[in-house]
Amino acid sequence: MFLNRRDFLKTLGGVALVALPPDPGSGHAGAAETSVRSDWCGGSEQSLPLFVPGERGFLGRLVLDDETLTLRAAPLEPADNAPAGLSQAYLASYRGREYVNPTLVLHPGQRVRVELVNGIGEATIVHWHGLTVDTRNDGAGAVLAAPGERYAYSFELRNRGALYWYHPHPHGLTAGQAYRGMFGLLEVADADEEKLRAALDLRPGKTEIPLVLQDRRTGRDYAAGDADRLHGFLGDSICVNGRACPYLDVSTRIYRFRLLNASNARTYRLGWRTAAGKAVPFTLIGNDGGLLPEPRICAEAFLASAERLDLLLDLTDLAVGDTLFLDTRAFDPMHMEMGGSSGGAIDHAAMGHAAAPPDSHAEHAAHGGAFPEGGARAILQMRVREKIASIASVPAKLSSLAPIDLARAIERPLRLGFAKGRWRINDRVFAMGETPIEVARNSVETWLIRNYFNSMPHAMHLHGFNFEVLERQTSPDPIAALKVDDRGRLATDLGRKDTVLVWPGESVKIALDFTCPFPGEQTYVFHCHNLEHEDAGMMLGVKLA
Ligand SMILES: [Cu+2]
Repeated sequence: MFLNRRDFLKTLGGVALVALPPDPGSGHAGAAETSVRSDWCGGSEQSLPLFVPGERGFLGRLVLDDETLTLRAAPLEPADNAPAGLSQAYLASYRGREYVNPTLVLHPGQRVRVELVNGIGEATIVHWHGLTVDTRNDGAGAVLAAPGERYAYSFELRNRGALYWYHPHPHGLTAGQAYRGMFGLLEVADADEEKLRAALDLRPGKTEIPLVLQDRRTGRDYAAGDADRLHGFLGDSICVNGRACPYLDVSTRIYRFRLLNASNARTYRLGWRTAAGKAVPFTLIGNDGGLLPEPRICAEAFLASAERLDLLLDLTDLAVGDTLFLDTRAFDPMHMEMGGSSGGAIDHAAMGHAAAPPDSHAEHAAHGGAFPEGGARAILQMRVREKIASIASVPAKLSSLAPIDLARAIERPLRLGFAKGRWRINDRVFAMGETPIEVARNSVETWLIRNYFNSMPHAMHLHGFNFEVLERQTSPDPIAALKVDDRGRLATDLGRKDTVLVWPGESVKIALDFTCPFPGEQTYVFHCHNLEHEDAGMMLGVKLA
């Protein structure tokens, strides 16, 4: 049965619930209730260092110039030195260096030339998540590379600075391929970005570190059962840059962490704390669409599938020997499909949703159960090893973004619901070639994305265009508690987005500028980024005529 928030917290038996004082910078009270676990990594001392991407290898930074990059989708071999558990990835060799899932470092205005070579046993295609490209380069799945085939991309990079990413998008096969390890980062650096790095002396690989979160089922290949297809595929362990429970040795200065949630389905509620359980705020500086106009102090943030967070963590006042943890905190995952007629019978206990206390990794591995969504767990440990003098301060202004002009906007309603065993948008499921959403080229629209109460959270993503979150209406209480303005928006909604999480009972209004530089008819897709939902058809074609 569905458990409300109080019942859910009760089920966390044996876990110390520590009420923290409201964070001074968060502008609200009551959201700091945090379950703090005394152990780390199930009490195991087997913790490995955080894998920090370098200039080659796994997630290595590849500065792409005008030479074509060959990206080979392939099974992983031990010699590839990829994280244990991943079985497929994008391999590249460029200017004498070998990469696994390279982080492509790009700058606005450049020509990007990539040739995908399909070396896996099923059709695939690459989608450049967040990039403004034409249909041919978008890789949404209308055209696929069959096993052994190639697909050539060539486009001008039109986006502002941000952390984007790339992943497979063959309809019906996306979830398995992404889960097995096919994902990579796209880092676009513009002038604002360079200014920030200079102001804080941030160095990628040293004091600016990407954190790619992915939950995995230990020792098992991707196989989604009925419950997985309904809720999304949840793992038993949470990997950061490919490793579970890693630690990072740090010094007393400001660090930048750029997070991507590459999990198939899991949403995280992220926040830092000391070993003693005291919450440590962070400074949010960016999200999916790049740097926010101004930095903002936050106590915590939700991060849904495909979303990104760009943040600063100030360790200046810590002492050698201090330890911090990045947690995913307890929350009600709001899987509320049981509540009404639209849901049908759903076995929450079988999925582990709010059904079990967050056991240790070892216990989970033994039982083979998924770690419940909304369960509390520390996912990264940070150990202060060195005291240094650091006087850098965060710039007051990070970027400038003009709001989308809504003077001639038309509103389009979009309803997220469930019927006849499938998640749907406006009562429809995806059909290749159909474009139920038809948009006039160069128009401005507002989309009111309404999620039914008897539903679950859906992370909605549009290809080809980023958007501005205008308003959240009728948000569930734990979400409303995080609002930062009178439009119900969260700190993470500010700036620009390409993926937005819509909670049950909530309506999220976004603004889209459909100015399109590409001639001819262009088609894109709008879909849920819970990959099991997407593969099962929670996606609609969008046509720009
Ligand atoms: Cu969904």
